[in-house]
Amino acid sequence: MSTILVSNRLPVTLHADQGDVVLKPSAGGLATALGSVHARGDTKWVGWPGDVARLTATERDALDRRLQDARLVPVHLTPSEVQRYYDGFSNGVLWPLCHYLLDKVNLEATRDWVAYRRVNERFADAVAKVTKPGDEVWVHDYQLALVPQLLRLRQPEAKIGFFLHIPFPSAEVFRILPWREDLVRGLLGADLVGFHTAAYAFHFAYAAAQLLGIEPAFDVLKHDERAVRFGAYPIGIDASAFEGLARDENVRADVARIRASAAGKRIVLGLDRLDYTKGIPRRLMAIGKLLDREPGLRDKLHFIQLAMPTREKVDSYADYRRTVNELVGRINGTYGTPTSVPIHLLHRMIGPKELAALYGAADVMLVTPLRDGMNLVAKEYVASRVDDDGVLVLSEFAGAATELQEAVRVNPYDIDGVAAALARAMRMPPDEQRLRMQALRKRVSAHDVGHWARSFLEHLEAASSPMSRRSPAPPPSVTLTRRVEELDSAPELVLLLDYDGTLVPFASMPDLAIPDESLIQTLMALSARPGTQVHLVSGRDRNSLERWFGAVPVGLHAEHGYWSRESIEAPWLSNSDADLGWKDAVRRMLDDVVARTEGSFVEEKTAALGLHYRATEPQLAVRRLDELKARLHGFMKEHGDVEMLEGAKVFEVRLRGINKGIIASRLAQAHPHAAVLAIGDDRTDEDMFAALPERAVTVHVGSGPTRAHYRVGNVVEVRALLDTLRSTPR
Ligand code: ADQ
Repeated sequence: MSTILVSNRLPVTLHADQGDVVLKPSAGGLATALGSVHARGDTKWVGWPGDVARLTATERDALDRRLQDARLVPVHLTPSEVQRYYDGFSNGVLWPLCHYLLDKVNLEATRDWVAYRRVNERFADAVAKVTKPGDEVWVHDYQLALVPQLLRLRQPEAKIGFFLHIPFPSAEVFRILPWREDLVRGLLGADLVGFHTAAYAFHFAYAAAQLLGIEPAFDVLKHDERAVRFGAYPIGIDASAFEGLARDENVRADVARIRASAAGKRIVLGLDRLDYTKGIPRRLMAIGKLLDREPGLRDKLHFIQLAMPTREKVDSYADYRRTVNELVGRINGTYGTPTSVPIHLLHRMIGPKELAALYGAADVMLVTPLRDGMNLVAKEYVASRVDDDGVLVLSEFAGAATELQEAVRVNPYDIDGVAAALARAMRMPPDEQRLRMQALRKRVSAHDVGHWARSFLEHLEAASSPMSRRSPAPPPSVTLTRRVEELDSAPELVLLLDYDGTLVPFASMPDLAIPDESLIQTLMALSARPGTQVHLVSGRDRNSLERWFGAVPVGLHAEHGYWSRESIEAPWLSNSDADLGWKDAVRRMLDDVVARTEGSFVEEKTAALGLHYRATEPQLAVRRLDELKARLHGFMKEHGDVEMLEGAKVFEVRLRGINKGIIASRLAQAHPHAAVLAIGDDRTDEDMFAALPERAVTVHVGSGPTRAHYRVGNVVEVRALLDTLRSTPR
């Protein structure tokens, strides 16, 4: 079994060199993190190798060989694809949206979206080509959000994991996107979807609930008859490598050199990709503020800001670079002296040793992004502080803040607050520094990148086991089609059919789920077959059934069997004479819930009251149901004749002992030699299946646990099944 890693970029940069090509490892959080998994040796890595347009044919061949040796599978993209899929949609729409920078989101991006989808298709094709049965596929990040679903279409049984390295925003923000449903469906193609924090995971589940009507659950979503697990897998770093570098003699010498050049000042460090999410301008303003407020610190602060250029083709990034440069100029102009300036800005990428030396030299590390999925720099600084000193100032809007509780936390939007936190960090006594840093280091080294990858892949393995991919159906010895053919030749046939979710799909309002003409025709034709009886057994009230099917020669059973009209000539009769005095008190409870719960309403039946909440905000619905159940538990202690029942977005309180099983067993007894076919989709239909004799053919619609012998996917398949029966020659 192999692991197929998939990311937008392969972890290399290309250098053509006189007919040959050299691959150099590239930097960045994702490349480093997955590098440790790829180093295992049983992996392949699919991604874009960078622009190859300028390579000669010989160099292209050399490149292919080098990539193959490194188990890297290239997906070549044209410059216009890169511009639309990467710069346009990924970084011009998804990146700012997921970081809550809404004024930067380009919503006129239809052509970019088309390219995004096309490139995601290309990736799915490339992955499908190298994936063998039993392999696991691990797709990374927002550039490839559609790949899980696209790959699932190509390989339904594939084990697919997805990890999002950036925040999943609040569903309220996510739903701004015109392409929101497609993106959520894209992710739901995976068996396991991972995020840095539990908050992002809940946002995702909530978006799926809001946009696709999927029941929000704690760690699993049911979609397309599959279980999609999701959860928090906070990424770590290679902590021991950073510790090793920090202890390296050359690095220590460099640390001493940096300190000497700071001439006794406190060294404060910022280190980021030059990205507008990283909050560099506000950080600089906070420094300006502090120097203004405390002139005594002007010759005590030596701030080094490394800002690695990134995504320079996207307009907002070029503007950002200008803003940062101007601010540094202004602050240095105001607070500098002829011999020193407070801020040292470097626009370049540095190597691991230089990085380690800077981390080692910094008395204070300022990590103040406006939003950040995790932020590895914070963890790298902590791992590098092998002497347990130094202070980490950390934005509460970085995913890392959830884990790194002992850092000095700041709200990066509050410039005064950041200035005050910096002053506090610069003056923090060594004992307090040690206490905080020890706790931080312990966590960063225990939860390192290896731990992250292992726990995700272990969960992926478990999540995609065949048991969880489809809820198990009992293995029938003959196919359903065969059984239906057998039923067809039986001299006497009884059909028991549920209505909602079985014969018609669910509608937003129960009254809108009306039977269509073709359903009426099917039922008419079935009941006209010699020796055939059709019964609709539903939770609906009798008025609705009478209105829709009054003129159809079928048996009607309303309210899960409280009322029956055995045939078109027969009157409606109640199957129980139990006291219904409990209804008033329950109605008051439900009315009280409805008054406080937008989008809910009460449905009144003879022996039941139903609370419908399909249009209610999903978390509110969960909360209100919990409250209601708690109240009802008390009530039911005194009213043993009442029970609760949860259906699809409806919660029912009804008379105990009345269920579809009563009708099923009565009909089975009345027709002891008849063949029986029963079809239903929810828990109430299980009573019907349970009450039928073993010879009955029982069919469950949809996924989910059932005692039925057979399973079909949806209403369309039920209707097709009934049509076969109707048209099969006897
Ligand atoms: P990034 O936005 O790239 O990652 P981050 O997590 O801080 O942010 O990783 C940056 C990496 O680049 C670090 O390893 C850092 O050492 C390195 N780096 C930064 N500046 C550098 C410089 N001048 N020279 C050399 N190296 C430099 C995205 C998400 C994050 C998430 C990661 C991993 O935006 O929130 O933590 O993926 O999931």
